[in-house]
Amino acid sequence: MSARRAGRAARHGEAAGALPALSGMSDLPSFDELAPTAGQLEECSALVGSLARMRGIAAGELSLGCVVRLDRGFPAVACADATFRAEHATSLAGPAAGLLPAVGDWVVVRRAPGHDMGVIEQVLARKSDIARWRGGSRGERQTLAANVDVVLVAQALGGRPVSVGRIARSVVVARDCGADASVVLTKADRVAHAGCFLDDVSRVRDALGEGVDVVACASGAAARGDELAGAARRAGIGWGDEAVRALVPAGVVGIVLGESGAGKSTLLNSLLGHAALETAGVRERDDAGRHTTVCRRMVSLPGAGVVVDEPGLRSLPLVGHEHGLSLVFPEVCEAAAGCRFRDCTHTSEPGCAVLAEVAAGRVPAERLDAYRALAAEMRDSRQGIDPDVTL
Ligand SMILES: Nc1nc2c(ncn2[C@@H]2O[C@H](COP(=O)(O)OP(=O)(O)OP(=O)(O)O)[C@@H](O)[C@H]2O)c(=O)[nH]1
Ligand SMILES: [Mg+2]
Repeated sequence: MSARRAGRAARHGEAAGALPALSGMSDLPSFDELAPTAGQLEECSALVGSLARMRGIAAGELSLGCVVRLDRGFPAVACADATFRAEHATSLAGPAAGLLPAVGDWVVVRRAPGHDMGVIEQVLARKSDIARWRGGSRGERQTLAANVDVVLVAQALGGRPVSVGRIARSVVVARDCGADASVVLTKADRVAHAGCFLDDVSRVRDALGEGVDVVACASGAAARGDELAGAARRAGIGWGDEAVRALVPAGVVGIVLGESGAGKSTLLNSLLGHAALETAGVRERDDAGRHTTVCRRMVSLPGAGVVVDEPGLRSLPLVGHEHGLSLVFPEVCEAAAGCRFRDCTHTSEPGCAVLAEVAAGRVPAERLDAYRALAAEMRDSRQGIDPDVTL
């Protein structure tokens, strides 16, 4: 459902009765766990004041809350005293539909005495906005989650060869959106032997460099647990649920992003200690998932932080993510400034300072490959935004 339609549907209470009941959801994070910052508390009280003045809403009916679930566009909001379903105020629809709250948004919500349902009146400024372009460079920006501290990029091992390019792309998008990024290599039990595992890990680490944490895990590893833990140790990366948990300590909000079937919900179930989230098998033919997860929801991990489970990503186009690219590949971007030609693609041009870095062994070839592919896509999409403009 589009954000606009979801907004309309939620405003009119369409099918709200069919939504899953919140009462039995023990894994929803509480307001205290989500802990608004001092700045958010301040912004909220300013907004409450202006909503009371401008729209005549009783200030006592307004409070600060965090959107913890979206089911078919219908939000659930955690406030200090309760977690409840909410609709969107009319002012959030229409031309401003892009400002509809996402999971993780802090909102000012109105709840009249005796009402089960709240009304989201205003969305607070976002600290980060994990978004993707839907439909290529002329599409729309879709917020997947707001105010996320760290993106866990999930990539399955043991099926098709591990796609370093896909992982690097997700890391670039995460950094561009204002979040940190870590890589979680799932399904490690499917690799044929420790040698394959070490190859995959070293390609990922070469491409991403020291700045990005990489951990591996497996939910079906009982028989090979020791072997895989040993291989992870040799590869110099964290292993298992504890290593994943450490990426999202208490007080931190994360999100798992990855293709359908990457094992995102299975991983979260393992961290939760029970099967809270729906999972389903992948297609044998091509290892693709079946888009099992359909709602965006936060779960609170015992002894750790809060993570958003997401539907699998069908695509993650790069459009104007240059800032993210420069954060993930700082030394490549710096070297590129020294190339003889301004439009150097770092493939075979004379006077290419980036190739010189690779030849000197200061930038791994795998890292340059990842950079080149992402930069080339960004050049193409930049041209596609408005073909009448030459950059
Ligand atoms: N062998 C093995 N299979 C796993 C592992 N983790 C998940 N799976 C299987 O992979 C399939 C897909 O897992 P899900 O957790 O549903 O994947 P998902 O990423 O949440 O997929 P979507 O919700 O569609 O985006 C299921 O059959 C899981 O049992 C693992 O570590 N090892
Ligand atoms: Mg899932």
